[in-house]
Amino acid sequence: MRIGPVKRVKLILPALTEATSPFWRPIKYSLFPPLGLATLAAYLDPDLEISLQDEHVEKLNLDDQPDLVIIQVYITNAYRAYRIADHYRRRGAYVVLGGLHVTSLPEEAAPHADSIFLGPGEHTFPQFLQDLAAGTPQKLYQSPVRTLQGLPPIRRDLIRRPSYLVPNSIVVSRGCPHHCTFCYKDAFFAGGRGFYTQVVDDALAEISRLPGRHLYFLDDHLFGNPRFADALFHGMKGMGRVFQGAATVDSILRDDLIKAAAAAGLRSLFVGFETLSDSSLKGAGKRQNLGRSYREVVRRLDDLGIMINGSFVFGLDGDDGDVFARTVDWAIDNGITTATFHILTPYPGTALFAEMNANNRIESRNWDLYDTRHVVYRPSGLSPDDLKTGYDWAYEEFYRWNSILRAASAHESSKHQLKHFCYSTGWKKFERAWDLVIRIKQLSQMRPLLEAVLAPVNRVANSIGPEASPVHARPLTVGSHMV
Ligand code: B12
Ligand code: SF4
Repeated sequence: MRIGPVKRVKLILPALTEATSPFWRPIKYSLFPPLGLATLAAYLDPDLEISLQDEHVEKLNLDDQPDLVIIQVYITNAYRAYRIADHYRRRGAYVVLGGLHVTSLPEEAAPHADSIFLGPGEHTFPQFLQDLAAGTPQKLYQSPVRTLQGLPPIRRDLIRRPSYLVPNSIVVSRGCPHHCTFCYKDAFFAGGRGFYTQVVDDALAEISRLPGRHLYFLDDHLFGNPRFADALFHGMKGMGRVFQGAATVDSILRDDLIKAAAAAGLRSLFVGFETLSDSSLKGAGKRQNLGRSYREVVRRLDDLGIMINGSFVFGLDGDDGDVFARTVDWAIDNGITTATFHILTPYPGTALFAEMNANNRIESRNWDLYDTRHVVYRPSGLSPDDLKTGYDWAYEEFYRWNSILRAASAHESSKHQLKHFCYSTGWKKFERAWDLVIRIKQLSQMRPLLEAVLAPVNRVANSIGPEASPVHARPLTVGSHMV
């Protein structure tokens, strides 16, 4: 370990394991830049020599000699992150690790780092920098203060914008007010507030700093604080933005917030339906979905011309062999534009993991497999093989040409039908074309093209919003949110 003057700083997002597999969909990992690291970089002295590398879009240069190395650890990049950390420690750098996986399993991460960080970094990272300068860095930093007030502007200049399809990703809150047992949220925010927002004016200022029209809010639940969200959407009205985000079933039905969002430019929404079964919802602690009409959710969003990216989980206790066909049929019949299916995954640190561990149901602790595509536990009503086969079938079935046509025809307006068809096929049926565009480094050229081919929003969104133009956001499957 080296404690001395810091001149060169390197921030690294190591590649997620699945991103290096032959089944890798490069486009999925070229969507969003490493926002967490760019947020941390804002606390560094701008006069330092700073580099930010995202292994999903570039080859890492590991032959350099940084003084301080900052690595973000997700569960499926953990082994890679540890190897990189060990490498730089051998080279004499001071290495710090943080992020979701470090917070879940600090004992596992600690031997690979000089300092580790649990929870959000907005308070602890600047504290660490002060300690490091004073020659007294701590081994462990745990975030006690939770606020997004007075943040320095994110160092977006360190991000290679052309490498990403959605460089304008943004978060205006942290966490979520709910407590689903499978979600990372309670573990990550343990010991402090689990849901808090920016000041509205700061969020609006951040938005206005972003070039172009399209934004993607990566917040877990953009409608989680209705007053904040309402003020945000009113502030955004007239900015000429089109955006995507995520929200819960109940928040779409609760009041008119969704209309304000549509008027501000919301064009596609990630919705955590998770399961059609009430008893499975109860088991997963997803009370906010209980007793809500999913059909009504779909109808409201349809009326506003907002496309739906529906999230569904397979393998919850209570799921049987019929769950796959039941879910896929429902999604198609209801005109869900894109669907994200997940195999239930007990992330370490969650209530779900604790319960399964206590019942000896965890079958694998190979974190590389914790990508919601593998069965890592013993399901109750299905064999592991049936669960995996059913999950694969669900994706195939949902994105068949016939299914896409059927789902598109569920919308009343022909414009919406066409829009649905174009989005769904564009995203899932042209992977080779996407790969080529990424390989020849022309992804940024696709952004305006992509926006231009998007069909107009329907009459309601047009009539209430400033977005009379035919340019819209895409329903890209984040493929990640709300497992
Ligand atoms: C964007 C995103 C992705 C992108 C990631 C690309 C990228 N450039 O980051 C893509 C599409 C590739 C992706 C894929 C997946 N994702 Co994802 N994703 C997200 C999302 C929506 C936003 C991440 C983000 O930018 N947050 C905003 C920034 C500001 O926060 P942050 O990154 O956490 O950084 C802060 C702290 O963590 C901390 N910090 C982080 N690193 C470090 C390092 C140091 C040294 C310090 C001091 C602090 C620190 O400080 C930062 C500022 O506070 C989150 C949900 C969310 N709201 O966070 C899910 C989320 C991370 N994904 C999740 C999942 C499940 C997945 C998938 C498995 C889904 C799937 N089936 O495909 C895959 C694979 C991920 C994996 N295997 O681990 C889960 C994570 C579960 C877990 N325990 O790992 C999340 C939390 C969603 C959820 N609610 O469940 N995802
Ligand atoms: S799964 Fe979604 S709704 Fe549930 S706690 Fe996590 S972020 Fe919130």
